[in-house]
Amino acid sequence: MRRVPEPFKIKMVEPLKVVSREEREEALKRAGYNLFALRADEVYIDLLTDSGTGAMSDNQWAGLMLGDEAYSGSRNFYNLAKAVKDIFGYEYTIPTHQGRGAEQVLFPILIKKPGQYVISNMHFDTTKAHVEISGGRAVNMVHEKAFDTTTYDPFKGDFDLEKTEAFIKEQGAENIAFILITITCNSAGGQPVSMANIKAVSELGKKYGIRVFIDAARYAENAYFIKTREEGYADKSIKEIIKEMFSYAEGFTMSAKKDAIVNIGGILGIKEDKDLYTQASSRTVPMEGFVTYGGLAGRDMEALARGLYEGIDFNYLDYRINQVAYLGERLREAGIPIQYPTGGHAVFVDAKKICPHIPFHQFPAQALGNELYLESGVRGVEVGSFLLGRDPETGEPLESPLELLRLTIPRRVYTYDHMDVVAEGLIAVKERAHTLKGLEFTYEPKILRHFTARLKPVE
Ligand code: PM9
Repeated sequence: MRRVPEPFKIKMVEPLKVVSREEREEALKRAGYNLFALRADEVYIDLLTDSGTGAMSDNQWAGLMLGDEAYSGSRNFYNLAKAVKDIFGYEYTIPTHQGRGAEQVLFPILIKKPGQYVISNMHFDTTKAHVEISGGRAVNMVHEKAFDTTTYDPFKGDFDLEKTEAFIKEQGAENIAFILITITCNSAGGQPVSMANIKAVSELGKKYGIRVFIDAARYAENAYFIKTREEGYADKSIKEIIKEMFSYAEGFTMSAKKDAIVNIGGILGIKEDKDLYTQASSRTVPMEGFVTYGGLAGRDMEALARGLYEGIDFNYLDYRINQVAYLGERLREAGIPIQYPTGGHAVFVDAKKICPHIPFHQFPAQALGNELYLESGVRGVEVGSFLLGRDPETGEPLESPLELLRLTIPRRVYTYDHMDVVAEGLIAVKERAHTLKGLEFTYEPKILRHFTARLKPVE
């Protein structure tokens, strides 16, 4: 497997703590068998999320020292807005404290009456929660190919266009609040959406008079896949590809904690609709803060403006995507089933295939993740029925089409040797996977349960 060398050298290090097996057992029990409840210093290699966990560059750290902490009109806001205009071609920038900050500002403006649908290829869980809090109903229209983890497809994040159009016709366009294109499609495995599909969704939106927005958390990784996999884009720059992708939408919400490589921050970007910008501005002030800081310090906006450029550098993306593929290949070589091909930010291990004896309502991917932690101190995260929760109307447990253990790689943080440690840990766990027990609740919160629930192994 090709290794693309790190396009940086290391100037500062943070020691990793080695935690003994005994300590890990104790910690997991105390955490109620929920990896979210561990203390970070009980973890050796932390693959819980790629969100806000990246390493900033010397250039970004230097930017922090240039923070202009004026309440309004900070120069760092103007630097950020200039970067957004330059990269996305969008007129209006509203900084927010993180991705869900942008969602809570935008969604209630777009969802005009209770029960309206929001269509996405796949909503991320907090995004779905914001749709529901705003009175909407979140529906996923990702193509079936996303659920076949073994067959190669270059764009498993694509919308099923026929199904989407049929749904619009059936429900009536007036009952669709907006379409949200999630790039890359996190919950299906960080899988990209092709330019052809983004364009087709945009045309569908135009045909039925439905507004189209982008969930842009991992937009740069999506652009990399378009450049390297889609016909006609090999000779285009990442920036040209991004411009085209965003030309097909009228706005975006972005968690800048991913591809913009900052520890905190988000953006609501609006292409040209001044009226939408005015409405969003008036919601931003009470919810996030004044429109030129939106919950961020001046210094955070400077790091973000600089991070936007670093995140779209081709050499960086080539290394980044390759590191994820490297871990995926090591697992595949050992016969561990994963969502294939690997996506942008994580390797998603197919726990349903490894632990077929654990039913969906006993969370096979959570059981596998817990065992990996016990084995090697590596923390992943469940993306399956535990995360999906219950039907909001009937209260019945929902079965996710995939039970995945996500091994999420922070940006510019871990080396290829760390990936080997992760692979070896999982290979050891696979040998005894048939002995793992499912889990049941001792405490189950009503919404976003996977963050704070407590569990115990089924006797
Ligand atoms: N995603 C993730 O780990 C962080 C929160 S859960 C540990 O994948 C998309 C596609 C996301 C996302 C967060 C958000 C929300 C929106 N869209 O966390 O509010 O993957 O910045 O972003 C997480 P914020």
